[in-house]
Amino acid sequence: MRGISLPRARHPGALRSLMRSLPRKGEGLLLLLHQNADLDAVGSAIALKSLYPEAEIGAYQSVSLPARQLLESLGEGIQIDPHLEGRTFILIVDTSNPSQVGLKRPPTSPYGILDHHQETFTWDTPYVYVDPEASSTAEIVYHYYRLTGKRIGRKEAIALIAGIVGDTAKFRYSSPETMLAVVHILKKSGVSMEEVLNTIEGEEYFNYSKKVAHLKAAQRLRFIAVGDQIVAVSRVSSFESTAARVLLVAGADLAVVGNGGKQKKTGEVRISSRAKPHIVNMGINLGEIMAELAPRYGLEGGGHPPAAGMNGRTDVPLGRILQDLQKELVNRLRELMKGVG
Ligand SMILES: [Mn+2]
Repeated sequence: MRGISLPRARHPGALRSLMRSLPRKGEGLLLLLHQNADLDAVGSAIALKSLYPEAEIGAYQSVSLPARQLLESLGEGIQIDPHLEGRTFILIVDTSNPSQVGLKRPPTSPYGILDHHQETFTWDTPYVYVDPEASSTAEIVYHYYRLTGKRIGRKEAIALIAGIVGDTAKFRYSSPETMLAVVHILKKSGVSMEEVLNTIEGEEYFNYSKKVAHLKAAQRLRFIAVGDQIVAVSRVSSFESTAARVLLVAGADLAVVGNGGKQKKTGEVRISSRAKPHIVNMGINLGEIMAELAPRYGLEGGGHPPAAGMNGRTDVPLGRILQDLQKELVNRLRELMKGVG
């Protein structure tokens, strides 16, 4: 098609210079992923490891179920809570603030950031590449493959597309550029979408605890209507982010789901929020809202306009935080709708 060109890195020089500061074969390199590492984090790390074969992959505390399946089916390992001392370089992947990788102070080893979230935190390192317009970190890794001219094999293709699929909610929030990247990867590698999807969603229909978490989110739902728009909150003990998405499908326009269940004793909470596209178009930016409100509870927050969250330890009961957030979203929505009406 005329006028259509393949996507490229937004700032090729900056991306190249970050990647060039990594050890050539990845000797002593740690690819460090956020807590509950998702498909994007893990997919990106697997594709990066093909470029830096001696690198190790590690995640803070846990890995999400689909991401674990991806690792398993591509035959890759991951360390939970890897040691950070004495590394040649630590590349923190897909992470917008230090608490997501459990850092209280900067690591003693040199470190850098590769990410696509709107940065709400300023990292104290010169090695940073952040492109908030990329759908996913995987898309940035794809850009880097394009820059180096390295071949994208089957393994890298599955890993990269899995990352993109994960962060775009199966292309729901995907731009034409992201779609083009995926088409390009599929063409080059000979991998089919069916292979990618089977790898990551095999569990979907058989994961009992996920089904139960989603149903409980529906059962415990409280909603407030602003005109014809619905702001819903609920709580679960796991799968809060997919539960928030399920609430949108069920009819909410904005959904916030909290998880303080199992971690109740330690005061640890995770809160996930989602907005439908028309809400984002109205001017609601959940990434900004979560980053702004999180400090009130001693939490850290951030994310994207349609999908964001906050997490950390707090003495404030989860129920109260959720009620506050609902009130805040209702007020903001009301203000914006006044403007429209
Ligand atoms: Mn991501």
